[in-house]
Amino acid sequence: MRGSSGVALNRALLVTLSLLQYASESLGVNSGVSNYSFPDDFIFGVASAAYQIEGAWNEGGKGESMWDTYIHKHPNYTVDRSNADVAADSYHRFMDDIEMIKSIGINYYRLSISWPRLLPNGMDNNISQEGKKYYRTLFEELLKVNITPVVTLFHWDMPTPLMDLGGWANPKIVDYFEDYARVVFNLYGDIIKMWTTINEPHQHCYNGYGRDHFVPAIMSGGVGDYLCVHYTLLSHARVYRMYEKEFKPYQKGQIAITLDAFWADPKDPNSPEDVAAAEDYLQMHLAIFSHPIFSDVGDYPSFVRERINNISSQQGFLRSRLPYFTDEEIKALQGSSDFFSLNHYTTFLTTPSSMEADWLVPSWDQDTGVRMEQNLSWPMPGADWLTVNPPGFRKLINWIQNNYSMLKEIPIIITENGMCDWGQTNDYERVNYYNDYLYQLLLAMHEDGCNVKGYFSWTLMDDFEWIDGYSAKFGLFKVDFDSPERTRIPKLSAHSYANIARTRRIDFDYIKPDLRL
Ligand SMILES: *[C@@H]1O[C@H](CO)[C@@H](O)[C@H](O)[C@H]1NC(C)=O
Ligand SMILES: *[C@@H]1O[C@H](CO)[C@@H](O)[C@H](O)[C@H]1NC(C)=O
Ligand SMILES: *[C@@H]1O[C@H](CO)[C@@H](O)[C@H](O)[C@H]1NC(C)=O
Ligand SMILES: *[C@@H]1O[C@H](CO)[C@@H](O)[C@H](O)[C@H]1NC(C)=O
Ligand SMILES: *[C@@H]1O[C@H](CO)[C@@H](O)[C@H](O)[C@H]1NC(C)=O
Ligand SMILES: CC(=O)N[C@H]1CO[C@H](CO)[C@@H](O)[C@@H]1O
Repeated sequence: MRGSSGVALNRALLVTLSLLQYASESLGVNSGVSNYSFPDDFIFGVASAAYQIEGAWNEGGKGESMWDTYIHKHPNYTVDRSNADVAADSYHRFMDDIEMIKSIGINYYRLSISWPRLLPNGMDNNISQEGKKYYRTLFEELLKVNITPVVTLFHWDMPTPLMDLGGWANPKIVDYFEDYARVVFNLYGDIIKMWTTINEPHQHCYNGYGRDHFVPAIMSGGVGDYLCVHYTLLSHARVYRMYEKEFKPYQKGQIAITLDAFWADPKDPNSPEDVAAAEDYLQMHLAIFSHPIFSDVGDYPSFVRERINNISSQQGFLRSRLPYFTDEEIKALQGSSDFFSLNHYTTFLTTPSSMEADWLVPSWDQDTGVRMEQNLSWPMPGADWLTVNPPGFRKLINWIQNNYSMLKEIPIIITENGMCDWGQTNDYERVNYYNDYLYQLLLAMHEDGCNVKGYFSWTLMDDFEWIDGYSAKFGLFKVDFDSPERTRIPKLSAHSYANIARTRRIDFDYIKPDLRL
């Protein structure tokens, strides 16, 4: 996705400059120990996802996921021409993973089940005995050392036979996802008490169905992406209600959907158009998912509905490209989450635009009508989409908390946050990133009264980062992908994150940035 070698060269130069700037800025801004602290019951965790770490793509009776199939067919799809056949080999080395988590004193682990590892054909008539045993053993081994597993049902690895039928664009997927979830709750609901249904449907639908930046890469702009939005939402609601009725009364777990959001700041804060563009972006890309679930009125936000209907009609469609919910579906969606599971990485700057060179017509981008840019004065430690802007995190949490009164009753849990670099173990930028983002989280909690109860770092260790292959390193632990053992080595950020979880405060001097880098 993030392209050609020409771009990479420029980026390397930019990165060096911004690292230095970031290190010195942060030194000046924060030192000492934070006056605010995380409450004792605040959850600190680390996160991962099956396809990104497990490997063993064809072992233990596992069926293929759409990522297996697609990358094998298009080996140049990832920037480094890599695939996830072995990845971090966690299918065989999960005891190493558990040891790592234990070594940094973290006691929550968010991970996902590979749907095709458990159900090789995607459907519930064929449960893989080895897949079933693998996850049982993994969860039990975690619990033995007091690490609570938080389990995602779908983290992007759609079984190929179901993708062949249209994946999330096929209305029948709601039934198939319910069937899969029921198998999972029956198998593991006795020991798993925290679930999320679908990881980042926004990234998944926007990049995978509307563009070709993720598999299935079907480029169905403004049509397939909205079908995906619609049926991921309905699949989530179906599974939430099924769990509520059939399992919750005795398994007593909690279940949520995991939503991702960038923060949007106006490019020129004094321009009313730029300010409006920021809100339009949040409505079109976050509220399109959060409003049906968390608002008092339910359904898609009226702004999103009107905007897509208007443009569809201008384009000669008699029918809106955004499907409608029935009244019954609106009700099923409303309140269908026991916590707000939020993934956040970065901030973009917004200006209104009716058309940009890289937009399709129709498309979600064109419907949104907002040009998104990075502030090039912010540090960009490893990817051209990820600049570091800690205050955006606080603003996003406030936006969510203030827009949905339901969040007075249920908490927000940050289920992913982190940054990528080039893989160095002396990762001072990541140390700063976690210090500064967690500090903004403390401010949101203590000064703004936001109801945040947990935080998971993305990610436990370097992994397969989708179209970026192994080039983008997000881990607290480095993985040597050239060694058959996939050796894992803690980075400085693993130590500093451990210190925050242990002391419940941020010590900005715990690991001092080394400007000689
Ligand atoms: C903690 O509070 C003291 C006194 O108000 C202040 O000087 C210091 O900067 C604060 N430390 C942090 C890290 O916020
Ligand atoms: C079940 O899945 C296994 C492993 O992929 C496969 O070998 C077997 O043929 C499947 N059985 C049925 C009934 O589909
Ligand atoms: C991958 O290879 C195919 C066929 O050789 C080509 O059409 C496509 O443009 C290539 N994609 C990339 C990202 O290089
Ligand atoms: C971009 O970043 C610089 C440096 O932090 C800051 O001064 C400026 O206000 C930022 N611009 C916007 C629009 O946020
Ligand atoms: C939709 O079109 C109507 C009529 O042109 C206009 O008044 C309204 O502002 C538009 N709504 C949006 C969200 O673009
Ligand atoms: C749609 C909506 O209610 N948006 C509001 C969300 O909250 C922020 C303040 O945190 C407002 O600025 C938005 O207008």
